[in-house]
Amino acid sequence: MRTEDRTVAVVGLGYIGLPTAAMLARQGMRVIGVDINARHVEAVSRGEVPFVEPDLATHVAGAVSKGLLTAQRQTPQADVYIVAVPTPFDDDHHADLSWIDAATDAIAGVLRGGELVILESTSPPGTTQRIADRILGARPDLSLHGEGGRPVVGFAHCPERVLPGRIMVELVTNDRIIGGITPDAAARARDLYATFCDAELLLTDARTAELAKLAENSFRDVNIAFANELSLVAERLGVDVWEVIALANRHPRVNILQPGPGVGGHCIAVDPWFIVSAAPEQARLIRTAREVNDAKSDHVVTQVVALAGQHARPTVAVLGLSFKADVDDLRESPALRIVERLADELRQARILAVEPHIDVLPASLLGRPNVVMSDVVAAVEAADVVVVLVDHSAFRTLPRPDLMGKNVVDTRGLWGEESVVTLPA
Ligand code: SAJ
Repeated sequence: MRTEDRTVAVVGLGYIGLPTAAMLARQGMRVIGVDINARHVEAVSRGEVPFVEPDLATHVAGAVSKGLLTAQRQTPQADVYIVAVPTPFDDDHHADLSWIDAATDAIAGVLRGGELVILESTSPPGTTQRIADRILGARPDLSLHGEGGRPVVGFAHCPERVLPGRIMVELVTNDRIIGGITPDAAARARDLYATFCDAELLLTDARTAELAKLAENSFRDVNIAFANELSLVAERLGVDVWEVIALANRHPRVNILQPGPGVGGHCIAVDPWFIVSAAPEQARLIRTAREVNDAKSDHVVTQVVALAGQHARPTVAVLGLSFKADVDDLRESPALRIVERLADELRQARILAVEPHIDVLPASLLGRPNVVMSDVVAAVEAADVVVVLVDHSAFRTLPRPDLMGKNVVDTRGLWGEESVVTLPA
């Protein structure tokens, strides 16, 4: 690391920014976390963590108590800036870069020259260049290459690729792609990440790094879409999809992923759209995969509504609300979306929602008279229709419940072949 890169400002103290800030502080760097959310700033300032992630709390508490990590709402002067803010998409599936633009403008206002700006947020191709253009447009006294003797600012993209639930481990062990707007900026960013990352740091240009990150998550989305499509084919043909996949995967070069109720999370369900929006005519498979995965959620709703319709006042147990197993994260959760739709469509039903990782119903379900929280055993026992939406370990380790006389829609293969219900065509 360059000796002058001692102070790092991390903009965005979320699932990626805060772990990265804590890692850098652990290496002895002076880290200032920046967030517009006062609750996050106050929590981090007290040495606390505003969300659940294994091992993060210890790292943050240690760094704050040593005075190496602080948090504030204003963007400070620093040697390096790491931008880790959300990049959601709008209704037309175009990336909403307003968070990135706001972070960029705040950084532009405090630069002195000589800094490095790193974008970590997953972004459409061209976003790192957009940051450079915006900053250099606002600050004509600075330059990219030292033109006219003006001080240089470096720009690089270093996309995060850690798995929620394993972030503190994967920050150290995963290879990283580092794309510079200039080779100097890439080399400087590499030296910074080398302070805590034990794996390979792969240098390229910014645009390639942006597309590589999107390609990783699109690859997974396309493969999950294959599994979801196969589950519909198997259902149509009256075959158990879990057995089909287990058997097909015994081929040495086949590795089919698991079907589910659709794809969720803030990454895989979002990032492919950035590719589609950048190259709509070329990205046909990627777009179709997104549509197949979203349609799987519609299919589950149709199935459950049809089964519930066989009972006068049905009780429906829905197992799991989070976007995947063993996390409390509800962002872009297909399970939550499905339960919201069931609440709308099954007004006469009693919906028992089971989610061991949260204590109260999420805002979108609160106040719905037909939805209450329940524990798994009581919910399954009372239910006419049981819907498995998330394969939490807490469900897997339960003894298989008595499902006699119940309709079961098991989107995760929790209970295996016998519980899969095939509706008449
Ligand atoms: N899912 C299935 N079937 C499967 C695997 C996953 O239906 O066989 C579903 C999950 O239930 C969930 C969704 O896909 O709803 C995504 O879960 P995930 O565990 O595959 O991925 P994420 O979203 O937690 O994290 C991904 C990771 N990317 C890849 O594995 C290529 C992670 O490494 C990235 O850092 C992260 O996206 C990100 O932030 O981009």
